[in-house]
Parts: sequence; C-alpha cells; structure tokens
Amino acid sequence: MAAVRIDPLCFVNPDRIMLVQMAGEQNTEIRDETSTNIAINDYNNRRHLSVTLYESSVYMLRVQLDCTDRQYRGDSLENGCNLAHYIELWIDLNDDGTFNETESRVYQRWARGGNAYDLEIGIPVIDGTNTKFGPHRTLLRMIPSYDYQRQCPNNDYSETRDYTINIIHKAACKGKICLLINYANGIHNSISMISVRIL
Ligand SMILES: [Ca+2]
Repeated sequence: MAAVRIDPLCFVNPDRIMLVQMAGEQNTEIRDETSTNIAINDYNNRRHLSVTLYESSVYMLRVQLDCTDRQYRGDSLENGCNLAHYIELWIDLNDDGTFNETESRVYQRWARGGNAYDLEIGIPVIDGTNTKFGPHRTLLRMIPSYDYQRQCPNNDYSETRDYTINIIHKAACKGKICLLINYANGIHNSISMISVRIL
C-alpha cells in the first residue's frame, strides 16, 4: 500500500492571534493585545472593546499573528504565516442575534510582512432594518485556509473574538456646516435634516 504523503505544512503548529487593531471615528479604536497560548479552538469575549464607524464607509482592520511557535521552517513557509489562515469578520448589523451571509463584511484581505493581515471592512448605509444605528455584536474568526483544510487532517482549530462595532450616521460637511441625516425610527421617508455648526 502506498504511503500517503502529508504536506509538511500540516505539521506546523497553528499560529495564534497576537494583536487586533482597528481605528475608527471620534478617537475610538479597538486594540486587543490578548495573546492565546492554547493550540486548539479558542473563544475570547472582548465585547467591551468598541470602535465607532460611519455608515457607508470602508475601514481597515489589522490582525497580527504570533508565528514564533513554528516547528517546520521549509521553503514553503518563508513568507510567514499567510499560507495557513483565513480570517473573516461578521457584524450583526440588524441585531437579530445571528450572522447571515450579508453580515460577512470583509471586502478584501492582504498579507502584510508575513505575519500580519489587513482586512478591508465595509460598513453599509443605516436603513433601520438590515443595518441599524448603534452598537452591534461583531465576530472575528480565524480558521485554517481552504488549501490547509484540503491537505491537512488536523484542520479543526479556530480562534474567535467577540467585539463591538458602533455604527453612526455620516455627517456631510461643507465648510463649517454639517448636515446630519436622521432616520427616525428606521423609516426612510421620515428624513429630517439638521444643521450643526462645528465649533
Ligand atoms: Ca444579524
């Protein structure tokens, strides 16, 4: 019987999240330096960490991984952690307690310098139904990449972190005057325009 060849990548210990960082509006920022030491599935409730974002905008979220605990240093891993992981982010935009497909909000992702990922996060317009104003439960999840899952038998690890994203209305500013659009009670046709002078 022929021996089954397992990719050397499969013998590498999973890398762990070392830092999660996202800058928002009004001097808010998520900066989570909690590091995880255990090798298999981990969940961290970090809901007290909150960032405020404008509707209809795009923001960057950076996830830095700890790649120091590696057992294999072959050529295929010279680029660092990025071969083995896939990171996703869901925001419970309608606050119904579940995460559906449209609440998966990563538009693009890039590997940076071997051990960091930049994720482009899209925030939709507040319509009062699918996307509500205010704080929302947000899940960041790291799982093995699809290549890793296909090739490796030990692919059941994951890391999940629970944060809060606060979505607010975008102010449209011209000179020193800003117009705030207020969707009262989530109804589109009850838009009122409020002039606010910036001091
Ligand atoms: Ca939802």
